[in-house]
Amino acid sequence: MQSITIRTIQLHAVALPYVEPLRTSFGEEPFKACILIEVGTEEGVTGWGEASVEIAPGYGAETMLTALHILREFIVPRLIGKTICDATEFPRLIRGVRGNHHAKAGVEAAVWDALARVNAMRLADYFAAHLPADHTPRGAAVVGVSIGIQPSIDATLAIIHKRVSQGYRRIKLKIQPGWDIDIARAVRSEFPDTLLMLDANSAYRLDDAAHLQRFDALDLLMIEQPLADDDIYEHSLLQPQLRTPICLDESIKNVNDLRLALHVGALRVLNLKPARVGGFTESLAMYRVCVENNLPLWIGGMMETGIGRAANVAFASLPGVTLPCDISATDRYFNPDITEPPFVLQPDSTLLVPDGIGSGVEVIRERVAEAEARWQAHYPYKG
Ligand code: OSB
Ligand code: MG
Repeated sequence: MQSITIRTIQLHAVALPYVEPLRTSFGEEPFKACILIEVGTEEGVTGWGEASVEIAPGYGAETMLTALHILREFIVPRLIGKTICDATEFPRLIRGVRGNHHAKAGVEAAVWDALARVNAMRLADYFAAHLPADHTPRGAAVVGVSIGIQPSIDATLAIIHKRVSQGYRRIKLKIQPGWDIDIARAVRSEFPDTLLMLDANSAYRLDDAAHLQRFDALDLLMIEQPLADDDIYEHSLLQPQLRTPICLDESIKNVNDLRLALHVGALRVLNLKPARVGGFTESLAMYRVCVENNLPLWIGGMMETGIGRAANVAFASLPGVTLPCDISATDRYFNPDITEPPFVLQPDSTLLVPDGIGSGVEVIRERVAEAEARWQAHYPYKG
């Protein structure tokens, strides 16, 4: 394997208009914002990654500005001039920086992409090279679509009809107190055979257990993150009271959290977001734990641009990812995206892993420049 030596790291703070924003129990962002990370190497290849933070600290503690700060002051200076033989060396290089997983994951993704490209490999195959030999990528990721909180039940049903006719075979509904049992019942009765799940983004408390039991009648795939974002213990008290499997998202920040949650019975499904856990090296460790424990696993999303999405599609094509992922086609998010070619939903509710080396997508620099100008013009915390 050819190594890389990092020569430059450029941070691109960007904003893109959403085709359709996503309202969750913690709110809605006015546009897609994230930091694109461009790693230039002495070998002449460029790797791209996405730090998929949000503008406000609603999903996680990091924001656009905290990530820019941590990247500029603490992460980038540790990396310039470093030689990396394998992407899994990356976490050691930034060991002195605690937390800030989304920022770290973005740079790590660019390093994975650069190493795959310098070795003329697809990213999916480079991931698989770190797993037992029978974990060959499948060439496609099975996906679903996440439906935000809408103004009415009718509006929700109309959007789901559109998504189902586009070919999505798994629907995730965002819920919150007051927008939960009625909408879930209405969707289930209109779509009796569709794979259906709910995501509460931490909107409930353990006291709501009796209310949450009402979802058991709806044959749901799972309920995602009902309780606090930093809780594992109370989820372990809730799960035995529900027939619906609990999936954890926010609560699981690393492989040790996952082991603890498994040990105490706090989850029956894992939503693995490479961004949330600090990158693909940690993601691979968690993937292995899921395989060893037969824990159903899917890859979550943060409304990524084509850069983050391409890497997630590659990871989601690994065979230990057993449930449909929160990765939708390009036209659900942006028009245009900043990469080509677009991801197009296939009739079997999958996205194909691109054939090209690395993440397999090409970054369109003019669109990145335009999106950087949009961030500069709009971001609300400018001094
Ligand atoms: O909880 O999974 C979540 C987006 C932003 C923040 C949190 C979440 C989400 C999604 C995104 O559900 C789904 C997607 O990327 O398509
Ligand atoms: Mg979630």
